[in-house]
Amino acid sequence: MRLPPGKVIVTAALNGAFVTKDVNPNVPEQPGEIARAAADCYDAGAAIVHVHARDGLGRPCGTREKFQEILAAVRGACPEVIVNFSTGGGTSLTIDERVSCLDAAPEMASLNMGTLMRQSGPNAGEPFVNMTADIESWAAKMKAMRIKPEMECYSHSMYRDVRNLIAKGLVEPPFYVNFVLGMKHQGAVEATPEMLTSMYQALPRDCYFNVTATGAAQLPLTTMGMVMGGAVRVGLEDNIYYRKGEPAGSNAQLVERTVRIARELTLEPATPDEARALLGVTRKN
Ligand code: KMH
Ligand code: ZN
Repeated sequence: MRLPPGKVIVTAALNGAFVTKDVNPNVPEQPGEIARAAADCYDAGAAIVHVHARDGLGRPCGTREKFQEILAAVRGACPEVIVNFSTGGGTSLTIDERVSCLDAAPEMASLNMGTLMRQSGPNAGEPFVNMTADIESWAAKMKAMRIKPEMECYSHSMYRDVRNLIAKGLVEPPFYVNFVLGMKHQGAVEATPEMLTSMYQALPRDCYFNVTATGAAQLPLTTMGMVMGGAVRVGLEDNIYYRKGEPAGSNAQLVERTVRIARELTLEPATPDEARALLGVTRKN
């Protein structure tokens, strides 16, 4: 399903679990840094910020207290923006740690569909476990807490879990699916125009889609996603460069470019309240 003509929703994925200050010193890790980055991205046109938690040393962490601290900091710096917490967490987190962010009651959270085997990198051979029964129970918790799930799909096979949640009434329309393209070490399909087109064509009914693409594919595929009527996600979680060889100066720099392109395409970035109305997100602030 396409967004209404003339609109795009921009998410800034601020930090993720894998990128460190060693690879780009502008990755926000601590609550104050995350809050400043969120406010800058909102000023640049982002409606949603997607956030992972880090401990004091910058390592992925998953405690309710840390997520509460982050939420309070972001709301203090930028009361408008929609906060989307990651239940994907990071490779070092237990399943309980991954979903602890829900207890902080964000407006949105990622919900990964399907189980993957990591194929490369330092965690090769380790599974990224998202069993259907667990996905169902997390979705039920999100529904009860009025947290909008962003269903992460790395390949077409993950639509099986999307359809299952829809059939069981565990997610509410309009549904929101994030295509994660190009994340090879986590089993994603390639970030190519053909794959984006085919993920769109196979999308279950009543689903808005968001385009996430890693590395150098972020710019071309999010641009293509906007043309196709999708929401788009940019930010340091998925891409640490502004262009080849030039590290991005901030998350906001990536959002600013996307918003410039959107306006050239006669698309206006949705405000957070417009995004709430479109996606069915309950305002909690
Ligand atoms: N970093 C990607 C694997 C999540 O946080 O739940 C997509 C992602 C998943 O953002
Ligand atoms: Zn994430």
